[in-house]
Amino acid sequence: MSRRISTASRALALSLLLAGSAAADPAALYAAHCAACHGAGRLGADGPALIPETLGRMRGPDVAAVIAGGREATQMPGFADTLGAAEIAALAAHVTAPLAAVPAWGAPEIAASRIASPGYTAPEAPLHGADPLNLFLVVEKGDHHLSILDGDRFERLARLPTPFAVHGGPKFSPDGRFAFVMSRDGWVQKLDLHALAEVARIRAGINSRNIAISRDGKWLAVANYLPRTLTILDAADLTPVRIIDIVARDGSRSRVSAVYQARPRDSFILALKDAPEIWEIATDPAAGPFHEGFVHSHETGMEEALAAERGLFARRRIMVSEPVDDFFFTPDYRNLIGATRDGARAKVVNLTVGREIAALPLPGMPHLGSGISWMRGGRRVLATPHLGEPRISVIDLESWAVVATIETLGPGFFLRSHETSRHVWADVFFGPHRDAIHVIDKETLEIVATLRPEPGQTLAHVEFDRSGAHALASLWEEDGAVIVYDAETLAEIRRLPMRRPSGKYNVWNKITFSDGTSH
Ligand code: DHE
Repeated sequence: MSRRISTASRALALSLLLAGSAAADPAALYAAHCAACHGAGRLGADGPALIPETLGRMRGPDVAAVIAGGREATQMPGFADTLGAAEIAALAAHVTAPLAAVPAWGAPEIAASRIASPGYTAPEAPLHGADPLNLFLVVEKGDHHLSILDGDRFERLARLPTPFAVHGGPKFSPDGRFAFVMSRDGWVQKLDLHALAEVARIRAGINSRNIAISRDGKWLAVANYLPRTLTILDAADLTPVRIIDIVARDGSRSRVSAVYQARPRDSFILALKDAPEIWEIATDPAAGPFHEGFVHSHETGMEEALAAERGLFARRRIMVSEPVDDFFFTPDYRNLIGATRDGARAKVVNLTVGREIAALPLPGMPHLGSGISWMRGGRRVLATPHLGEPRISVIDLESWAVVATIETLGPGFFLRSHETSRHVWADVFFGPHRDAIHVIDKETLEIVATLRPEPGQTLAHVEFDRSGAHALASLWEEDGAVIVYDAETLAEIRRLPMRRPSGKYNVWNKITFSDGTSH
């Protein structure tokens, strides 16, 4: 009997739900409840863009749950008291559907989005007493802020708001004075680390991956998913100077996986996500002709001379056998090592000759973008964590052989070291041991310690201070902290409370391209 009633009531509930969803017009609901904060076209305003490219990366509760319950520590209210379940489901489906058409986001739209920070004036000298080259920037994902720390005293100097969902490392002007921070919604912020203030911000894309700064500090490249472009900004005032359409050799449009500065080459290197191509864009005004190599055509089997472009932003196209998503450069920037899409192998592409020169088996989704290298027994090695397996692979950068595998407590995301440190710090980002960080001897490759300061709480992403004497790790929780360790004794020295701190970046290590950190 009770079973029959529950079946009947389930049927009734389902028919009510279907009737409700037929009645719910998602576009009208969106206009009434969401457009004021997220923009009429779903591209974001005070709130983030509500498009699959942004929402697909959201961690935590699903979209319907966020609409119903709101988001803690943000302006996002819950709608469970205002809207029915069917309306919430309709809205969730609406905002996770691809945009019917990607709006134009070229130079005029980008330029119009620029906001100069009111009241900012450039000071003659730092307005703080800290070593300006030993500052840390800490991204706090919990409430979209960025903290600036004194890297000697480990005190917070400032806490500035950022756009929604900063991703990737900030990039610094060569003198370390200015930092550029990018959010997934394509906003790029310029910060003055002498004034501890924002200078300006601009929306360089609708959905972006990362940014790179040119060797001379004059240009910023913004890698976009939406639209399919690379935006070049003037780093002085953030105005757009060039929008490069990402059109592969076969005429198709592609997203950009990521862009990096290749300092010794005076260029940007970027990989196309949807086409088997790597591009080099000159940042040297005297560059070129940009055909110092030849490319092997997989269509004809012949060597083809690369098109000869010259000067600033000249482009060179390097064809590879399959797209690379996540990659690492050897310190001389002669070679790029990229993971293949299936996460099973890595390809070595020599950027000078412009072709693949080696392939190595690296199953388990190597996260080469987090790789670091150091000298071990007279040979340079690269270590990379794997996102899919509990180990770190160590690769000889001359022979391209995997020389060691370090078994860990789980798959990891980030690795860090410093020239002066004997150790590599490796987090265990995924699985039951995500509260642990391994400390690994760079010579013996043995795990010499495993730190677990708060059992059950994620501990991840390490960055050293300028001297290498201290290592800072994130207690990656809503009410989290940055924990400062003595890098030699591994003793905890200090804890600074933070809202879900993620990456942290030391100015000196970044501008000197320290071996142990990300670039
Ligand atoms: Fe990242 C850096 C790609 C998911 C936190 N991440 C980068 C970079 C790339 C990248 C290309 C280098 C950019 C740079 O610094 O110039 N990340 C990707 C992905 O493809 C992936 C797996 C899926 C995606 O969502 O796009 C991904 N990343 C994440 C996360 O889920 C993390 C943990 C949380 C978040 O913020 O989204 C995350 N990524 C980071 C951080 C860095 C980063 C903290 C900077 C690391 C550094 O030390 O420089």
